[in-house]
This record gives sequence, C-alpha cells and structure tokens, in this order.
Amino acid sequence: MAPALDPARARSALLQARLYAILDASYAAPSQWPTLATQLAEGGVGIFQLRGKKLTKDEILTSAKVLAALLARRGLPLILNDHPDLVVPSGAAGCHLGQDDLGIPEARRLLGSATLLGLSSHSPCQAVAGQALGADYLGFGPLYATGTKPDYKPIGPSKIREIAGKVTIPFFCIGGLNPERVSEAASLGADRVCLVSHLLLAPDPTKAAREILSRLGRNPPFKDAEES
Ligand code: TZP
Repeated sequence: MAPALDPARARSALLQARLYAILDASYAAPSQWPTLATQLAEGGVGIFQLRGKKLTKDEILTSAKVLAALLARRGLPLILNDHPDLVVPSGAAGCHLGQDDLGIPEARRLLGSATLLGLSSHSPCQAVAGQALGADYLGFGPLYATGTKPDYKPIGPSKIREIAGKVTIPFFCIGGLNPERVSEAASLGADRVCLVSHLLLAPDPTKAAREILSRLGRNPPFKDAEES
C-alpha cells in the first residue's frame, strides 16, 4: 500500500482548506473519481470525502486506497463517509460521521487522536456539541434544499451568523450551494464550503472549483499569512 498522508500534514491541510469536495457515487461513478479528484485538486479543493452510500465495503475500500494515495501525493486528505473501520486499511486521513452514526468519542477511541473526525451538524446547537465532543471539523447544513440529501429540511443561510464565533474548529457550510449562494454564505460569515453536485456535474471541474474559491474571496492557489 502507498504511504498514507502524514497525520500532521493532513491536519494542516484541513486547517487550510476552504473548499471541500465530496466524491459521491450518486453523481459520478467510482471509476471517474481519480480524474475528478485530480481536476478538483487543480482547482484548489483542499480536502476530499468519499461518499458511496450504495457501494459495498469492498468497493469503498478499493476506491479509497486509490484516492488516498493519489491525494497524499498532493498533500491532501481523503475522508471516508462513515466506515471508521476502513480508515486504517485504506490509508485515508479520517472519517466523517452523521448524527446517527458512531459517536465522535467512540470513533476517537477506535482511531486515536491523529485521525481526522468530521461531524455533520444541522443546527448551531449540534455544532457546538460536536466541537465539545472532540470533532476536528464540522459540516453545517443543509443551508439550502438539495437533491443530494432530499430528506433534510434546509436550515437557511442566516444560521451561519449564529455559528460563526461560537465554534473554533473549521466548519464547512454545505447543501444546495452554487456560486451565487456561496457569495451569499460568504457575506454572512462562511469561510469554508463543501459542495457535491455543483462540482461533480460541472463541465470543467477545475474552473468550477476556482470560481467557488473566488466567491469566498480566495484565489487558488492561495497562501495564508502564516505560511508566507
Ligand atoms: N450534508 C448536508 S447537505 C449534503 C450533505 C452530504 C449534500 C450537499 O450536496 P449538494 O449537491 O452540494 O447540495
């Protein structure tokens, strides 16, 4: 197996990431993920998630190994949606858990402090609780209605104002985002966003990623003050 991304590098990449892309099997077949990941990384995506709700464990493991190695060469972390047991065998940097999945404390006990753990939060209250439980980052949404998670009621972009300042870990606004809505989210205090369908269905994923970052006021590749 190719060497996994060094955990310290993965954590630093998480802290720098403004744009998170989810490679979701509902929009792009796993065979397309390596090409998409490369195109999106070129566009400035700083962290990736593999989400294959209908894939078997074996299929997830196979794709995760390929993606984790490909992204590690660029210093970028791969996060698995759920499946904490596949993190180590795949070389992924961590896993993302939903409110009804294994809890953050249990996942932490299983995977240790170096593994990145993300948590979906659907309200400012859940976000604050997720941070207290030891999540490394949060997904926050869905801000808008989205066909990717049709059963979830949108929380509305104004909730961004309530979470900004209350949590200190990175939080990625998610759900129904497109360039115009990212501008709106940024104007309300969003610094980081996570997109699925807009990026995966874009005719030019690299360009689409760059446009999203520019709406956040970031021109990829960007450098943070502490880096320069
Ligand atoms: N969690 C909250 S909304 C969502 C997830 C995984 C899906 C977002 O997908 P899209 O296509 O960017 O609206």
